[in-house]
Amino acid sequence: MRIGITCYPTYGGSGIVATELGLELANRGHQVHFITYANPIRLSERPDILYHEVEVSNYPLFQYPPYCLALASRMAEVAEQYELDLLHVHYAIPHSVSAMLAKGILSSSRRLPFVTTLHGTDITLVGMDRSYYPITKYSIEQSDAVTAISEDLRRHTVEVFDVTKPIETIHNFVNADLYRPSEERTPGPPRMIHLSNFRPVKRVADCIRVLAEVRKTVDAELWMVGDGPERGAAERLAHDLGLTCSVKFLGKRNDVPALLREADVLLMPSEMESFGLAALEGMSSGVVPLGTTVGGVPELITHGQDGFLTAVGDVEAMAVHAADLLGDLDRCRAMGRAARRTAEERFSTELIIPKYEAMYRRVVEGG
Ligand code: GMT
Repeated sequence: MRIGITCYPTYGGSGIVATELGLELANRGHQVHFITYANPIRLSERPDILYHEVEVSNYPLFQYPPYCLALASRMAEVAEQYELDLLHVHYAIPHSVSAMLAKGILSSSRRLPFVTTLHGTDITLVGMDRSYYPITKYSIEQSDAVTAISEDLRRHTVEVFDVTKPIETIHNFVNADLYRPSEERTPGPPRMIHLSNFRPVKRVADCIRVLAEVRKTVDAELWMVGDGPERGAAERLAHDLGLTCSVKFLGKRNDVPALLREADVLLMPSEMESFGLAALEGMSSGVVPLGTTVGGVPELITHGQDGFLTAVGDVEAMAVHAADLLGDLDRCRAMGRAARRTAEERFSTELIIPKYEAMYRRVVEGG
């Protein structure tokens, strides 16, 4: 099939899922086109995948340059030129609206169905905002197919938007060859890792507080990977708690698989996660995830089996699990192997990509 993919090509999970999906589809012989405002970070070195930049020209009259319209025009142009079979947009706002317009633009010459994948905040935050609610609901209903990255998000969307359109849950996936446990770790203290865009919803300060608790009994360190608005506050907290030497703020990195291989425990104290892709990447790398009982996280982590779940903000409980694991690395490694099994058996590309392919076939055939 010839597939056009649109996403936010940044460090967010939805962009990573879209990019990894594009790579996997290309590996399976599909012709993949990315239509975005920047080249998705993980796409480099793949000449078989085409990238079409969306340029938004500005005009003094525009206080807000209309990206959604420029994207729609570009989608229609690329679809016509390369005879695309369908568009697959990640994150509803504004991508599904643009896809809907592109479909309309071409309606007299070719059929251009589009699939919308909901990732979380496009529904739980942005979509529920009054300024976007009606258009989010409308674009979901107008999509030829809709998927959600967890059962929790699917249920939430149906409830909040009162949509009758069937939404299929297709969980996120991980490339288990890329994210794999290491045979040998570089020597060093037991290590925790946190990986996010450091937005308030990620509660990054909780990671620092967990480290402070853990270090009362175990000489552990913490790697903070990523960047965002809460980084400064987290660095100050680490300083105030006297932890500067045991926390490393590594910033945005492209070598995430290698960093994960060096960790024992992954901290994800988020207030909300519709799935929690970072935890899955950690699990696939044999790292034990400590998450919160929110959103789709319990669909990924089974408490006590392949990780631990605690209530949002319960730093002490999360620290107890972390200290137990880091104080007994044999137990930690055994649980890391269980986490790896979960990633391979339930969230592998081999299992999940065919679900998207089947959905594409249905929409292309007009089902
Ligand atoms: O967090 C966001 O604002 C959006 C999105 C992103 O681009 O990172 O994150 C969501 O999609 C990820 C990939 O499907 C999920 O793993 C995240 O759990 C989800 N974030 C939230 O629900 C907060």
